[in-house]
Amino acid sequence: MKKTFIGLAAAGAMLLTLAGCAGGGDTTAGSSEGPKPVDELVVGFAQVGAESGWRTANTTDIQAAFKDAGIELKFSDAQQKQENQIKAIRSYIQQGVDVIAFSPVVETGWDAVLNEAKAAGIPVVLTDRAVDSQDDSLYVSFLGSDFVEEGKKAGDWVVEEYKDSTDPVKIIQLEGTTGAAPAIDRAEGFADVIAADDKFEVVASQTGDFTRAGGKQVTEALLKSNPDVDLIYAHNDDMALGAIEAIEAAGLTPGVDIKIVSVDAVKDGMQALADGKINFIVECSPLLGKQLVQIVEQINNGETPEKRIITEETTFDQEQAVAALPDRQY
Ligand code: GYE
Repeated sequence: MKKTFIGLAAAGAMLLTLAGCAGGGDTTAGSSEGPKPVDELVVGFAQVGAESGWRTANTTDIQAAFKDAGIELKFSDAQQKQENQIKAIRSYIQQGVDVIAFSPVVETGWDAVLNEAKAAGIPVVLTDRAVDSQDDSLYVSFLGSDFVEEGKKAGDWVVEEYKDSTDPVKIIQLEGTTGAAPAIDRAEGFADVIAADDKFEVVASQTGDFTRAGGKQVTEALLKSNPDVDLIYAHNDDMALGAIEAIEAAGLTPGVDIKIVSVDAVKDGMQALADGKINFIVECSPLLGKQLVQIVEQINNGETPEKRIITEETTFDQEQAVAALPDRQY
């Protein structure tokens, strides 16, 4: 009898050990053996793509921060396709990396792969964009901007700019990638603010997929059906830069005949703002590398990083862009 009991206890202990090896779903703490030496850490990063100046700056910053910290970073570019990002994450799980970080191209559809990472005991950090998962144990931390707030700041500028006008203000919205957190939230924040006065009318709203080519193409088409538009609200600078090309090709002056407000404040956007072709930009910082390294180090040390880390950002009008441009990092 006794022997059987010991046998059962041993089997139970073995199961526990196996569960321990598989991580047991504990994705918040470092390994039970204590922190690994930093130069043995491996992080897998699944990037959205290279759709914009913002994204390129974000990639450069993250790669540089990991290099400086002496932590190996495996990097993949999903070319704005969710299926590619899911494949990359699965491959990081298979390789048994220490931490997976990614910027989800769209908000929905991540639970399955995030559960796989959790079952493998690999902590996941969201950078830049959110997922809409109900289960927030699927990721350790979310580092990035408050996109609703960015949309509100754009809306506040529009309300102020037209405060003395009683005429209708016709607006074209160039949306980011359909289903992406920044597209959803920047539309929401903006809509909330301009709803205060019914003279503001969004006459057309279409996606330009956060790219310059997309912004140009959509603006070309929408200008034909809405020649009397007053303002373009672009969810990022690249689409605003594409819109500038389309407005100039139509024989109009961007920033004067049609005003433009956008989000990001990357160098090319800031230059166009300083040149008077864009009227206002809400900053969205792509410099997330150092904070991401910190989160990885905290996880490795068995500490619990903050669940939500919001990036600090400002706004720029044309004069402020002229002043800020010489020192602009990205
Ligand atoms: O604004 C845009 C990029 O997710 C905040 O993605 C990011 C957005 C950024 O393509 O330029």
